[in-house]
Amino acid sequence: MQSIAQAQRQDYDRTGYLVIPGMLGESTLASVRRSIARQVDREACRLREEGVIAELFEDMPFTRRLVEVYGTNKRKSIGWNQEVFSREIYDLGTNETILDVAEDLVGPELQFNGDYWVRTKLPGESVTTFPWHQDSGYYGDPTDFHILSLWIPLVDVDEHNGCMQVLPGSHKWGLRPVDSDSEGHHIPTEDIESRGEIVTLPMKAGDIFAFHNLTYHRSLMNRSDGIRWSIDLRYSVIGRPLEWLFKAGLNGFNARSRRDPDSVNSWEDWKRLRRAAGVIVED
Ligand SMILES: O=C(O)CCC(=O)C(=O)O
Repeated sequence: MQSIAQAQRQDYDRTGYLVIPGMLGESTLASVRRSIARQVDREACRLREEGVIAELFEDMPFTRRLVEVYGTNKRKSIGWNQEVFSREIYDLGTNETILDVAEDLVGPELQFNGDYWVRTKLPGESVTTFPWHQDSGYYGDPTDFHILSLWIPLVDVDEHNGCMQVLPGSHKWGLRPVDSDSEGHHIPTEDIESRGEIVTLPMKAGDIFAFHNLTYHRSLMNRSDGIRWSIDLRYSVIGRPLEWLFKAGLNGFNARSRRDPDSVNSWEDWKRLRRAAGVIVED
């Protein structure tokens, strides 16, 4: 089914991104939040067992509990992948609305790449505040094919709590050289802001920000007192080489195929693929 208009598709081709409002309903978002809440709970239990915290903060809301649980004890992490590997994430990755968007932008043979990330963007945290980058820069392998990111806020986001910004048209600049900052983030070695106009993207929970693997984007610092939860998913054409992910055990799965529907992987298949890659899988 076509989910985005021809004009939006043309916008994506021209600018390298698209914001599609109101795509995911509350029950879909609630399911993803449940999977995340289980990991927050595991973190709380771990820290209590280690004697770092005295209570589990169970009554705290989704946007606050992890702040209390970590206090000043957070390990540096850009987000959660294996930590939230679950049926809920599989269901999101195969959600029909999401796959329709991905099909419109990538085509009908869709693999869900294994590098989905739940962003635990805590107040004032720099490791989850990403400077300008192109995702291809992080892959370490030549990615001369299209990889689509779908960035989905799980809470409303704006400049105050660290929404995304984008440089329209930057996907046509080719892969640009990078340096690293003290957190290990990529930073451009040139003044890319002077080449384009910065667009800030306030969004509601359940909107989708779609962008190309060469599109420059960044996230602002979270200056609120709550967590700016989001999840980003990636799709490419089935069979495109994703060696940098396989080396890390971050296997994905075939999510949709119009040509060969039997090749689509189930949740059980995905668990098997991750186990075979030597990654511990929760059951
Ligand atoms: O969620 C964020 O703050 C950054 C996400 C990002 O840069 C990405 O998904 O490539």
